[in-house]
Amino acid sequence: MLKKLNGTGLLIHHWDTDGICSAQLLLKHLGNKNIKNQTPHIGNYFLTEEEINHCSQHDFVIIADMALPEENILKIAKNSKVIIFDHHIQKEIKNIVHHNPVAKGADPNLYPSTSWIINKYLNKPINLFAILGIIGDHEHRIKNNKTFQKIISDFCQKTNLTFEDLLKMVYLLDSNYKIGDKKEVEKTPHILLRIDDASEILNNKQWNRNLTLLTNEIETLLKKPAREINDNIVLKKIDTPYNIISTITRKIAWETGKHTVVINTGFFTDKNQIYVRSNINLEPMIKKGVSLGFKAGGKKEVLGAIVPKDKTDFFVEEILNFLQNNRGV
Ligand SMILES: [Mn+2]
Repeated sequence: MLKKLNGTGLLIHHWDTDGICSAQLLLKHLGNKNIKNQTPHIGNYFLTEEEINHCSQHDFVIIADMALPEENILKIAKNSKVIIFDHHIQKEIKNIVHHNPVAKGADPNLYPSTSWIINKYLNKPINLFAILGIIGDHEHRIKNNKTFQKIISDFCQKTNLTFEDLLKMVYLLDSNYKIGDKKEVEKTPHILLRIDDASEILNNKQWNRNLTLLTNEIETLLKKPAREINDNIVLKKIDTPYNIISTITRKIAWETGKHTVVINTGFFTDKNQIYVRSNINLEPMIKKGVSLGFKAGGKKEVLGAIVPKDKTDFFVEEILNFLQNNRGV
C-alpha cells in the first residue's frame, strides 16, 4: 500500500522517541518518494487550521503515533489520501487507512509502540528504531511485559547494548521536544537515517546539553512537595516552560505507586496542561474531557489534556472524583 503512493506526501509524527523512530522507519522505507516530515506544535495533540490546510496541499498524508481528533483527519481526507499508524486508544476511523491494532480491539501489550507496529507492517527484522520506540513509551516498565522483555534482552545481547544505553538514547531523543525545539525534532528522523552506530546517538553534543538542563529542572520540581489527596492519590502543581509534564507524572507515579495528577501552569499562556497516570482505565475521563470541549487524549493508563485556565479546577475535581470512585492501586 505504501509503495503505491503517488505525488507529494507529508508525514506527521509525534515529537517523542516513538514518533521519531516511527518516522525514521517510514522515511527509510519510502526513501524514493517526495515526502516531508513535520510534528504538530509541541504539546498540541491536534492540528491547527493552518496545519490542516498545509496537509491538504499534499497527495498523501501519513500520521504516525498520534491519535489526532477524528474531525482533523476527516478534513484532511477530503483532499488527500490518509494513512494512520498508531497504538493509542481511539475509535477506528472509517474510510481512511487506520492501521491501529489497539483501535481494532487487540491487546495493547502486544503492540507497545507505533515503531513496533510499523516495523511489523514493513516486515523488517527487529532493529534499533523498532526497539527504541518501545523503550520510549514504557521505559523500565516494559520489563514486566514477558514477550517484550525477552525481545529486548535478546536485542541487547546481539548488539552489545545495555538496557541503560537504550534508555539514555530515549532521554536524548526526547530532550528536543522537552526543551521545545520543534525544528530539531523534525530533523532527528533524518539524522537517524544517516547514523551507522548507536554511539552516534549517545554522543550527540547538543542532545546531551539539553539533557543536563532538563535533568536539573526535573530534579528541582520533584523536590517541591506534592499534595496527598488521600492514601491513593497524589496531586502535583508545577510551573515550567518545558514540556516535561509526562516525565514528572511518570516519576511520581512509579515512585509512589499511586494515582498521579499533575498540572503545569507554565507551558501555555492561556491554558494549563493536565496529565494523569493510573492503573485504572482512564478512557471515561478522556471521553469526558473531549465532551467538555478540551483537547484530551491518552492510552489505557494515561490521560493528557489541555484545559483553559479557568476550567482547570473543575476538570481536576472531576478527575479526582473519578479516581476516588474507581479504586485501583
Ligand atoms: Mn507511542
